[in-house]
Amino acid sequence: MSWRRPPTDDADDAGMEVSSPEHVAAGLPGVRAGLGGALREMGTRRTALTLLRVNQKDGFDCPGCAWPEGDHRHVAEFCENGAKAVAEEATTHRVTREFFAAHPVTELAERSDHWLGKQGRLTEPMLKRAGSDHYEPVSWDEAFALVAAELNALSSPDEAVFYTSGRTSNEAAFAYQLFVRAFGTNNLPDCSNMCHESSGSALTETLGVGKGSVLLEDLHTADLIFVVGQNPGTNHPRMLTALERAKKAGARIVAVNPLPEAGLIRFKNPQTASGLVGKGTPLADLFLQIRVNGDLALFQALNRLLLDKDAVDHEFLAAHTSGFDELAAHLRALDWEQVLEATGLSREQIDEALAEVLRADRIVVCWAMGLTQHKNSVPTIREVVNFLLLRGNIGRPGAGVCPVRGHSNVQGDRTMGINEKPPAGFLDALGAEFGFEPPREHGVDTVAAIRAMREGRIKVFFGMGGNFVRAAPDSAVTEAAMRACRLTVQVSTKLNRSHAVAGEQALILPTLGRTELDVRAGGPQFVSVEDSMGMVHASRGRLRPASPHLLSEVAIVCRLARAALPGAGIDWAALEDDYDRIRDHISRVVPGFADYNARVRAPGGFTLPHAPRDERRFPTASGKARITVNPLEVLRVPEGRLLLQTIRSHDQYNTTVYGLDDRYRGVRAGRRVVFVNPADLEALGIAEGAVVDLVGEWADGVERRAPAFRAVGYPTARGCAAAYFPETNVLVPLDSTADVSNTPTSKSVIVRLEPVG
Ligand SMILES: Nc1nc2c(c(=O)[nH]1)N[C@H]1C(S)=C(S)[C@@H](COP(=O)(O)OP(=O)(O)OC[C@H]3O[C@@H](n4cnc5c(=O)[nH]c(N)nc54)[C@H](O)[C@@H]3O)O[C@H]1N2
Ligand SMILES: Nc1nc2c(c(=O)[nH]1)N[C@H]1C(S)=C(S)[C@@H](COP(=O)(O)OP(=O)(O)OC[C@H]3O[C@@H](n4cnc5c(=O)[nH]c(N)nc54)[C@H](O)[C@@H]3O)O[C@H]1N2
Ligand SMILES: [Mo]
Repeated sequence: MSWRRPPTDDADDAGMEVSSPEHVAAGLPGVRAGLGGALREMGTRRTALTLLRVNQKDGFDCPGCAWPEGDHRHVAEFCENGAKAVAEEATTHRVTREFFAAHPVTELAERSDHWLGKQGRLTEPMLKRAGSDHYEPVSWDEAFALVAAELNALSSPDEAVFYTSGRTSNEAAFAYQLFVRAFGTNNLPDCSNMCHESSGSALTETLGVGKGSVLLEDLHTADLIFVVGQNPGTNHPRMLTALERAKKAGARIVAVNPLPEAGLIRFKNPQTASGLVGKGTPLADLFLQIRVNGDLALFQALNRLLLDKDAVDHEFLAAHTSGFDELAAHLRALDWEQVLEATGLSREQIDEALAEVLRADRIVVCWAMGLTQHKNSVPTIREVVNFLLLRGNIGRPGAGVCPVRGHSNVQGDRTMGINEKPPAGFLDALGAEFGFEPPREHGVDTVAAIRAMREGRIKVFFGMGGNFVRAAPDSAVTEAAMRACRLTVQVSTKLNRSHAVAGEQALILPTLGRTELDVRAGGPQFVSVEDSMGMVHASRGRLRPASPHLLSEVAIVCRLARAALPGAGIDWAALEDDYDRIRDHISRVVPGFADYNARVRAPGGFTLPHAPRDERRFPTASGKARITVNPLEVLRVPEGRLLLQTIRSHDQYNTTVYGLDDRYRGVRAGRRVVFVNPADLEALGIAEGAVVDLVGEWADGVERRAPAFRAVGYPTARGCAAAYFPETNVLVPLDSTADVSNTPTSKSVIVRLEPVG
């Protein structure tokens, strides 16, 4: 599709340097990199004030990842990448009306993500009128009146879509979904659709709860921890502290990954003196360098071997599960050649993993995007559940499933009803609380929203945070879909490409970040969030807002609702003035939130109930955990092609590019690299350092091309390649999605490398 040259700012890449990857994560270079970025963005005083408040009991929740805080908080409970996330938000740079006067929208659309993000915080509402190439200032009242008029002019509420990214607080998310449902649609896609949706689908089907079943203590007390398809050294650095602690208590760790990610190999803890100077703790006891997409085969193989050895917990299986006999029959027919082909592992390596499993009484499996963004992701995660169920590793201390979430409140947003397929019980409770009949028909997810926008069935796009055009797959298709809208609205903290690639009319509504004071008519407010392990706690910003014109997300939702739904009978002004009133409603609508206002004020907050974890009760239709049969198909890559996964560098937060280095992987001052096993480069006749286009090949025959990447020889599994997102999103076909969860297959893209020039 689009044969677009990279943005000119990426000519930064001209000075790119590539050296060998590091094996150690964090330690002094990490702290230096984190503080260096913060100092550049914020200055000394603001840096000290801000970073000391991260993840403290009276401070704000780190806007970085969703890893839980734990009880023993260090004075500086943040990591290098948390510091970068905070600095990015607390920057002293500002995007003003003069900036927009100087930069036409068509120019901004040509800029790199890095350049856009570096311009600083948005400061006042801006409107791009139809036919204009400039954003101009607009008052909040005019902005809300415009959105209200466009929404009310639609022939059906389903012609609008309301996206959410995962930083939105519980309070804002609850108010937002209430507004959207009072307006009349369930079109509430979110970033989860591109992220852990496969986990939610698989866990709900099998265990009855779509969330992880472990707490931090369980990691600390596990005998064996699998870290599968996850790069915690970069994306969840504080998880390394938990892994380190588990290791000290005797746990063993198996890392399953096509890449030897730093941090899984060794970690230096910057919170301890020995971590700063010592050699660090080697984390992984066994590293299985699996082929991309080989995990279903690996877990089936392990499950088969457990059956062969009769090393399963018969008592647990009989009491708590259904489907064991069918699984046993299926696994007896397992084809070992297929297993070895799919995994790229040897039988000996699988036996070594089995030996670890047999030695362990308590097992936790952690995973992230390496498992969730493939066509067979839901079956793969179901097979992980089988693996844990076979030895009774669900619902007892030190064991369980641990999908490690991304955005800091993505899990909370779903709990609050940001869900295009809401459970009927949630809608019943919502309708009863507010005296209206919520829409019952399911709404669109991210992929379906793009199709509907492309086809003109959705005319208004509203984004509560995030960067939809860059995060979504098939960039050329998504950009065209966005441009086809009559109105696009982005509630944002920072400038990004979704402001530049916009509808006929476009609004930017600037909002407060986590780090900032939120004072409403009812006094200073706090918000709350839920981490990856179902812990809910308060978050209080302390910094003066980036501009006096910013509104909180809650205020934006409430004022829009007043403009768009004047007769709805909900006291939006009261909700806006005092978030306790929102929490009172939540306590009556959302299970597990009784007495929310009191419990969220307790130091450290509270833990949501989780039936499988707490009582070994499985709220599935049968009341038992479901063991499932998952057909094994090997993803075959044609001759001369590679299986590309799209990943994060160490210097980015999703579509926000902090900097151009990926220290752990040895890349400096550039991002357009493709990592390939040197033996594959040789077989393809491509020299190390050659510039190649990545050309996607998919069933629809459309040519998708990401131009001008430098080929880097790298110790990845054979037949596989890796390159950074979002530069490679152009290669991910919109219609290539995971079965059941409909998540774009960002980790299995078949490409060929085409030398340039
Ligand atoms: N600093 C920072 N922190 C972040 C983010 C960020 O961008 N920057 N993003 C946040 C978000 S929203 C999320 S969802 C998480 C993402 O956290 P991760 O999932 O760690 O992020 P990715 O970079 O996508 O890394 C995917 C990992 O899976 C491996 N992998 C790829 N394919 C396969 C496979 O088929 N099998 C196996 N076993 N492994 C595979 C890759 O080699 C890589 O190590 O991080 C969150 N935290
Ligand atoms: N190819 C490929 N594509 C992917 C992925 C991949 O691995 N490969 N990963 C997917 C995943 S896991 C995810 S989660 C999505 C991420 O998708 P999104 O969540 O949509 O994207 P982000 O880059 O996190 O959004 C960044 C923007 O959020 C805004 N923002 C930041 N903080 C706040 C806040 O407090 N409030 C508001 N209102 N706005 C704020 C800023 O304006 C910033 O520009 O991308 C997905 N896309
Ligand atoms: Mo994510």
